[in-house]
Order: sequence, then structure tokens, then C-alpha cells
Amino acid sequence: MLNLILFGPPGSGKGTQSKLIIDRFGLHHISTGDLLRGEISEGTQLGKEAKAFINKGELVPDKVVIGMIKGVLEKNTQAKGFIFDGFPRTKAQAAALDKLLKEKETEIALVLALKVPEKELVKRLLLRGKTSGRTDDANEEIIKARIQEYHDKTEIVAQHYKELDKFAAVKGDGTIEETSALLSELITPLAKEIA
Ligand code: B4P
Repeated sequence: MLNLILFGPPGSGKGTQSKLIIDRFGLHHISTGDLLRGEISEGTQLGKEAKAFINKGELVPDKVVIGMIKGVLEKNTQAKGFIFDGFPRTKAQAAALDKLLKEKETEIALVLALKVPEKELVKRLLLRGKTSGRTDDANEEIIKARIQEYHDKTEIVAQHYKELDKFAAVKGDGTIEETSALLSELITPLAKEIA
């Protein structure tokens, strides 16, 4: 199996690049943001709980997100690997992911971190907000709150994977194609295992 994490602040391009990686390497995509938005649009109890946090730019509680991930891993036993997009976002989520993968006798191969300056993040998210209808892209105040949550709770997750020597940072403020090429260079040698 090949399991990768796409890591970075809101708007760094995790969702955008994940889609290109699954097309090229055939991994199963798990985006906690997409899963949560799916629950919201279906009007489930989980979605109702999550909505309040997302609309304020805050992270959804760990218990909710970890439960969702567990469900997806259990349903996709035949996958040749996973790309985790926007997860883990806290130390507790990282510990839970390590444990869940260990139970499947596998592990994270590499964390790919997208580096993008804050000004560019705000610009991208405001632009997306004009057409996406996403409430968390609606104004600069919420976007800044999301970036602050990243600094307060998520950035620290990088340290965990650096200590395991499973962390690589990539310049993410070029074009989508440029970033994709940089990521592919790192993934291609690892993907030989599942070819
Ligand atoms: P997510 O859905 O994960 O979204 P994101 O971090 O905002 O965006 P991403 O980095 O994927 O950016 P994208 O490619 O879309 O999270 C949303 C919310 O859900 C969180 O704030 C939180 O409340 C909750 N949540 C999710 N996971 C959670 C977890 N594990 N724990 C707790 N809460 C959780 O790109 C953004 C825009 O930039 C797009 O419009 C794109 O077209 C553009 N773009 C991308 N690359 C570009 C490039 N190279 N140049 C120009 N534009 C580019």
C-alpha cells in the first residue's frame, strides 16, 4: 500500500493537487473537508454539528472527524493506497491515523506539505468564495480564523512526521501544473511499490 498525506494551510491547494494525484497514481482520495460538506448537504446530525464549526472557521472536533475516517478505511479494504487530504489536522488526529493504519498493517509513507504565503492563501480563498458558495470562503475574517487555527493546532502535526523522517515540503505558490510536477517527482519513486 502507498499512503500519503497532503498537508498545508487552507487554500494551499490540497484538494486541487489530490485530484491530480489520484488520476495519476490511482490512490483512494479521502478529504475530510469534502466528507464534512457531504454530511452538511445531506442534512445529517453529524453535518449539523460540523456546520457550526466550519462556518466560524474552526476545526470540527477530533472525535467526529476520526470516526468518519475510520468508516472510510473500513469500507475500502481493496484500495492500493490512500491520499489523506486535510487530515490529520491535530496531534490527536495524527495519533489516531497512525493507530488505524497500524491495525491494517500499513503506515504513512510520506507527508507532502504545500508551502504558500499567507497573502496568496487569502487571495485564492476569496476568489473561490465568489463562485463556490462555500460559507467558509465568504469573507476575510473567517479565512483569517481558518489560517489561525492552522497555526494553533495543525502546524505542529508536521513535527511528528519530521521526527519520523517522513516529511517533504514543496513550493505551492507556482501554477497548479508546476506544483503538480514537484509532487509527482516525490511520489513516483514511492509508487513503484504499488505498480
Ligand atoms: P478543506 O475542505 O480541507 O479545505 P481547505 O483547507 O480550505 O482547502 P485546500 O487546501 O484543499 O485548497 P484547494 O485545493 O481547494 O477544509 C474546510 C474546513 O473543513 C476546515 O476549515 C474545517 O473547519 C473542516 N475540516 C476539514 N478537515 C478537518 C479535520 N481533519 N479536522 C477538523 N476540521 C476539519 O484550493 C483553494 C483554492 O485555490 C481553489 O479555488 C483552487 O482552485 C485555488 N488554487 C489551488 N492551487 C492553485 C494554484 N497553484 N494557483 C492558483 N490558485 C490555486
